Amino acid sequence: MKRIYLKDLETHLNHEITLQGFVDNIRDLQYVQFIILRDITEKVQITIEKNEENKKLNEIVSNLTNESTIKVVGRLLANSKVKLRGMELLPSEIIVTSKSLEELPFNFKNNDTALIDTKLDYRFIDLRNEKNTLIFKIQSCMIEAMRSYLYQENFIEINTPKIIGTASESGSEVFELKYFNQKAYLAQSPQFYKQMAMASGLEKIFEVAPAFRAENSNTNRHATEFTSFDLEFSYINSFEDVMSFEEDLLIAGFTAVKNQYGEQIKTLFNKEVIIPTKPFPRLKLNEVYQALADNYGYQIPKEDAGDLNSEAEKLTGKLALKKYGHEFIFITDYSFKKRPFYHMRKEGVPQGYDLIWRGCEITTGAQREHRYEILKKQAQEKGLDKDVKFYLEFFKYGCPPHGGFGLGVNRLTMLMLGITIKEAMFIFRGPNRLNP
Ligand code: AMO
Repeated sequence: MKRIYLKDLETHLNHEITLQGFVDNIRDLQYVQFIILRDITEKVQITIEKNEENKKLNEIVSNLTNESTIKVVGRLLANSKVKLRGMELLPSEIIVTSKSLEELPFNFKNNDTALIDTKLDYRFIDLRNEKNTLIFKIQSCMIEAMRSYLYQENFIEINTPKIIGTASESGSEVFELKYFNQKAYLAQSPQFYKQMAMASGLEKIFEVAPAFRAENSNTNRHATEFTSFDLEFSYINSFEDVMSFEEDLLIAGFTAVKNQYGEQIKTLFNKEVIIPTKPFPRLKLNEVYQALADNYGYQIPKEDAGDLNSEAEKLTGKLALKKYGHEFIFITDYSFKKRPFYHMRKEGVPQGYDLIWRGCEITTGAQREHRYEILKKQAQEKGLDKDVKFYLEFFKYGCPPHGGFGLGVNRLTMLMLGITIKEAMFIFRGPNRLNP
């Protein structure tokens, strides 16, 4: 059976068809009954007159509840009196495929009134809200466009292990687990394996997959499990190549989202999708510090020196708009003390960057140190050389110069729509949320 989406009904007028969906609303009047049927794409009215001939159908509708799912066979007719799309289905058969309880845990159609925890507890109902459904259509569109771009550019999609023997991002917390008789960890990023692919000669790879961080923080931008869009490519000349590639990739993604969903995003989220122009502005960390001091009287706290914190990121976003009229800004020249050991350094300066969009970090990228002796020394300096012994092996037998980045998909969606990370994830995972 080929399923008919409600958005495509125009082509089925005057035909007998079978429709399936959720019961969005029921009106049981003196002489007539109306059901509004809903699927992922649209809604349509089903009209059942109350008479002897329809007795069986009338009884089914009388006992029907909102949010039940039904299968309806009937004739689709144009009717200018019907407000919803000027058409109605006159059914000959209604089958209740699943009956919903009368009382829902909250009103998902007006979900601004419900507590976020109630919505997350009943996420399967929360996602029936039109706005929430749209979030995942948009995220899906963005990822598809970026994926297509990478395929065009000859990237190979890979899957790296998520159960690993060594923490990959020493700066952030790691989940430990029991792996038979030894300890294992949940991958914080695919970093080591992206680079292994370079040593394997795959040249250009990417992965869209979960990353795990045992960060015990309840912010609107952190999750303990998130989707990371990671890529790595060989034979670069500097991290400039990586930044430039990210610009093109984001432009491809944003263009697709704007074309397909720009209007709906404006209507439902009151946000404009602005396709960024190349080149995005670039500032060195010291220049950022100076500009934040000059423009906002902001001084980075001692403990964050050499890096940006969330307050500084927010102000940097403001600065990018004010000074360059751009929503994005690359920050480079962080302190090596605050950057991972695998970033290449030039005169002690890490050859990497963070990308800030609308005042929030969405990406870290870099040229990697691919020269075995230097890499080993940098690992030693951070006290990691024993832990990453297997990784250091990748660089002993020939490895091209390379670089790449990791982009947080959920942060991207969150910033695009002006929502929190909890809403931008199909299922949110945080320190206090392990269910559903
Ligand atoms: P980093 O640790 O900066 O870099 O992570 C890359 C991007 O992942 C997203 N992100 C998060 N999103 C939601 N919740 C979190 N707890 C969280 N932590 C990180 C952010 C961030 O910019 N291996 C490097 C990348 C690379 O150099 O290729 C890495 O993991 O958007």
